[in-house]
Amino acid sequence: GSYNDESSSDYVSKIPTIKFTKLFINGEFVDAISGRTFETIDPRTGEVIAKIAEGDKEDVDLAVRAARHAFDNGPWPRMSGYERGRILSKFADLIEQHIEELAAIDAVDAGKLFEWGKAVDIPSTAKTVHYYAGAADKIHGQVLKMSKAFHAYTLLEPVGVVGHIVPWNFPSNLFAMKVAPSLAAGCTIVVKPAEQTPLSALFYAHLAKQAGIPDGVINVVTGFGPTAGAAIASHMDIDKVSFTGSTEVGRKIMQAAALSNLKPVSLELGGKSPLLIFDDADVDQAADQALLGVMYNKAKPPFLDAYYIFTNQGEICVASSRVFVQEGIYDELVKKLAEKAKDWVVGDPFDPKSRIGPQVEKRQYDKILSYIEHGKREGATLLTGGKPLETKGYYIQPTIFTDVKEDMLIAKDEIFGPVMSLMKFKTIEEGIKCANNTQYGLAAGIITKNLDVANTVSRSIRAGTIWINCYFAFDDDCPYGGYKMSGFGRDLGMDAIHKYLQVKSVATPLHNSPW
Ligand code: TXE
Repeated sequence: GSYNDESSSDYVSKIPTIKFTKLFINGEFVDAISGRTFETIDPRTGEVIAKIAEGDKEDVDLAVRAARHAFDNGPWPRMSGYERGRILSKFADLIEQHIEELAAIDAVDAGKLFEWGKAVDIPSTAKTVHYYAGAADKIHGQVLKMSKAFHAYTLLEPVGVVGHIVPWNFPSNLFAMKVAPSLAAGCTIVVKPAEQTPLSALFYAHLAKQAGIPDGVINVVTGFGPTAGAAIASHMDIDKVSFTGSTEVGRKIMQAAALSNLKPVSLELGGKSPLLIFDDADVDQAADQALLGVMYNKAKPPFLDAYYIFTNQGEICVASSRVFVQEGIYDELVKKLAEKAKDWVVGDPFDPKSRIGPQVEKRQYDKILSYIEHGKREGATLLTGGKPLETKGYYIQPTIFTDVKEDMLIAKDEIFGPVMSLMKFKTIEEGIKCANNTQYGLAAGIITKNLDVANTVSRSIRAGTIWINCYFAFDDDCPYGGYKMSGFGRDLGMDAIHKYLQVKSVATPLHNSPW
């Protein structure tokens, strides 16, 4: 069906047909062994969308067995990189053919804007799969000249069975960022999507099968973290775990890996990323960047610029939730932000006028509102927003706090909602110190026309991604990931492929070589 009928304002009734609700194991959709299901909720209303199979440890065991068999005996790791790439390209093409349906699924399941999903999330999901399809036949080791007496080289081999644990804020993009490089490397996988957003992952599993990815190569076990997720982290027959989620759960995963088979883990955890706006910035553009986070470009429709602290309801790991403004332009910028924040219409994700949808679930909604209350109590000044909408569903007004002090909770904790904290700084040195005053290190933004300042600050901030005069500029080619407690390991780029590869050295004697 079509989900963008602008003549109707009955957005709430727009639920796409849900076709896949069971676990995907060894190429088949199956019930959980226990027969249990859980409800996935529409954050626009708080109502049930569908009942989903609730996988647990024994289902993870089955999925791992299928993945192990596909790895040890199946064609996937043995076929040429070219052939794997061809199949992954077909998978990407199929995603492109289902953009509207997938965008609608993520809109009802996660509360993500439908138009944005159609224009950005789902097309870039397909693009990520294409990127790694192209990488599959470009994975190679090095020739090493050990000494005159030996010929040596490295082989890059798939690490084996990979467990992917995925959160709910970008159910499609994060699925592709994890799944595609591991498949390109020749691994077989077990994916656990977040319990809040299981629907699109099951749809991708169906498309993967259609594309010709052999049975057992991709398995999807829907279910909860402490049961299905924990079973992946501690499984003796999983060779690597890749996780995106909270710092708290990241610790548990690392611990479980250490206590089971010492599997390597990569963790992409939360952030409290700074955006530094210097006195020489164009205040109008800087305000847009603070709100949106992407390179300011008048030629593009405003909607496509809409990436930032308020974008995706603030549910973005790299969100620039701490905005530091140099004192010379602080007052002017505050005024601009207050004006521009009015453009951020909160509403149903299917309404083309909406720029902020509902938060993903009641728990996150409550968490954000309690941080807002905390900010007020701590003495920060509410510039805009600060309240939920008076409707059903989990909608929160875009909220900006001024007079924030660095030791306030709202300046330290990841809120993961549409809440910005504004702070003032004087010198470059102070700006750098403020930016680094966090346990996290995922990303940072710098707005200045002064190249020297931009270069100095880029090198001084301890974070995995720096955006200069732009924000949220993601590309398949640019690896991203954390310093400090934002985790380790990189997603995207060729760096991500190396997470899923082992390096083997091979040496053999050279007899009578004159060289
Ligand atoms: O995360 P969890 P939650 C941050 C953000 C958010 C907070 C809590 O601040 O408000 O974390 O969100 C699975 N063993 N981020 O509670 O629990 C879980 O089922 C194995 C930032 O949703 O970390 C889901 O699939 N797995 C972040 C995934 O972990 C477990 C994105 C993430 O859920 C598990 C999401 C366990 N014991 C939240 N417990 C980012 N970096 O972008 C849970 N899981």
